[in-house]
Amino acid sequence: MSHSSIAVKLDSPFQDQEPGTSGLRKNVKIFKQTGYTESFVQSILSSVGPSLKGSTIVLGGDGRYFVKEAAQIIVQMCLANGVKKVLVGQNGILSTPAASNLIRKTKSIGGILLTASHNPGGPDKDFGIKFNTSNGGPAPTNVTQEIFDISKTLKEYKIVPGLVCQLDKIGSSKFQVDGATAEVEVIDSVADYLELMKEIFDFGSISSLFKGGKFRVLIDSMHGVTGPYAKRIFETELGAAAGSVINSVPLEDFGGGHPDPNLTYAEELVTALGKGEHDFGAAFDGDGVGMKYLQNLIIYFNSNLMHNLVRIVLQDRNMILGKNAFFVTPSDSLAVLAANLKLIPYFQKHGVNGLARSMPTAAAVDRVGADLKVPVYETPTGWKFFGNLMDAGKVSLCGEESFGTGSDHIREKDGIWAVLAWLSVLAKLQDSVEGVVTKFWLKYGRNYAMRYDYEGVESDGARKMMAELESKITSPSFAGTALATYTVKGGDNFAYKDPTDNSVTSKQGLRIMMSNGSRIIFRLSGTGSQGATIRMYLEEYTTENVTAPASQVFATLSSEAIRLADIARFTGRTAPTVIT
Ligand code: VG1
Ligand code: CO
Repeated sequence: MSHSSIAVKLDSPFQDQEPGTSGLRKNVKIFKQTGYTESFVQSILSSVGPSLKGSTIVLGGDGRYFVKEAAQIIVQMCLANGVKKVLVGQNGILSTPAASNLIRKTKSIGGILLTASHNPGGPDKDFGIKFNTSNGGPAPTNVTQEIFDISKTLKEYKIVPGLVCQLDKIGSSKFQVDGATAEVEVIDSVADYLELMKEIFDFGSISSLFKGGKFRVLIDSMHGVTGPYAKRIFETELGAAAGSVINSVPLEDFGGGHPDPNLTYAEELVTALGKGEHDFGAAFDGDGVGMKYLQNLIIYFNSNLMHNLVRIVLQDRNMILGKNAFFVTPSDSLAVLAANLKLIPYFQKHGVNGLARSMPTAAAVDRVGADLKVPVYETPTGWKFFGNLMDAGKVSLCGEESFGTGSDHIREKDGIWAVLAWLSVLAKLQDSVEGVVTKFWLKYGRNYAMRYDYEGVESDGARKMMAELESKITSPSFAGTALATYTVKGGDNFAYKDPTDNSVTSKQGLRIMMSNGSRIIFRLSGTGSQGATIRMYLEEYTTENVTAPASQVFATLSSEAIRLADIARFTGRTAPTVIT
């Protein structure tokens, strides 16, 4: 059947389509306004320029509410704009790492990812659109800026109305659009990704862990997009016991709900798990959803000591807990993996060129880098900064304190990859999570890390707080002053110069550095969709007492940080909403 594209005029250009830390995230109602989604998608497509004609684009999302509708619109718009082939995950589902892999593998011009990641989903919650470029990574700042600039003056968008694709059936469909042949191929969301994981890891070695049923895992996909991947990889391919992966069916609202972390709720969780019901996703709540949910799970696992390894996969993020809910901070997880990469076939083959962490991520990995004699890069928050370093062959492994870990096999953080990496290490070392991490601390010392989030505060107050704190910590007299038992070494607003193209990204977070290596960091979240979220990060390094509870270690530093920033005066908040 032949189709023709049309141009649809916008009443007036939208002024609020500026991508944040990772894509454009807004309430679904905003995306559903006439022309809103179309405007952003057209801006993405226009930003690509002439090479869009005849290109291939990857399309998929995390299964949240509005993904299917948006996917149809985007197919119609891609073909109207001259894209030759759209590769779509079945039912519009593709995990962010799987999309990154597909873009690279198929030499696509890029990918449009329908996800607001850790933000809650559903008809009243958030939707999001990310654009990844041809390297498979999130569009760098110059590209997102161009997309935003285009959107502000966009007058019309192109679309092929009435072109309908069956996204639930795997297979290829050809269409005649404006006289040229175009193709939409619906693909198995998991197949290519699974193949990649088999190239990277020794599946035989990992599966030996599960033989005899001694080693038990519980992997929670939280009704997000990792469900189908985790089920197939851990249960079908690796032989983990049936039921090891829970909440594996992607739901449009990830299960809904709004619980607070407390023992009463944890009891319900225990009962629910016993029955095998799928209501874990109930903890989705605002930007810090993952954290609240995880706190509940820690309580739960403390009361239920049956799992050797528990890894919770939050879409593209991940968290490790060992037996007895031994919690591995993401900063430690990155460092421990860095120290053990030689146990993984991919790194035996490709070597380790360098390591990277985002600035607020604790510096444990820096010591591993020094030991391995490879450089360690410190980048601003957000995965997009790692892409250039990996493309240039400078970095093999990178991570963020916000539960993101990944390597140069793709250009996104990859929760399932991280689980497989940990399992590989445990299988080879024949040790427990706690054993591996404790030995790491004894060798390198420990970087205690903690984060406080003040979610949904009033934006004006948050901005004023940051401005005042910045002038305080950058004043020449600040260095050398005492903060309780600490001596201030200096303070700044972090700026990053990308060593591959010398581009500078400034104002990436206020850092207060102490003479003993401890740090306090403040930044405003760039992923929230309402008000502002202040994140306060604390770090303390020690070689002496490596097994103390983090809250004890930070008693002084946290109260000093809160006092210094005067959080209560600017925000009216006397306590954070989330502590991790
Ligand atoms: C947060 C995290 C950051 C992460 C980003 C996207 O950003 O702090 O480390 O890269 O989310 O993650 P912010 O600006 O809110 O602090 V995802 O998994 O939500 O795409
Ligand atoms: Co995510």
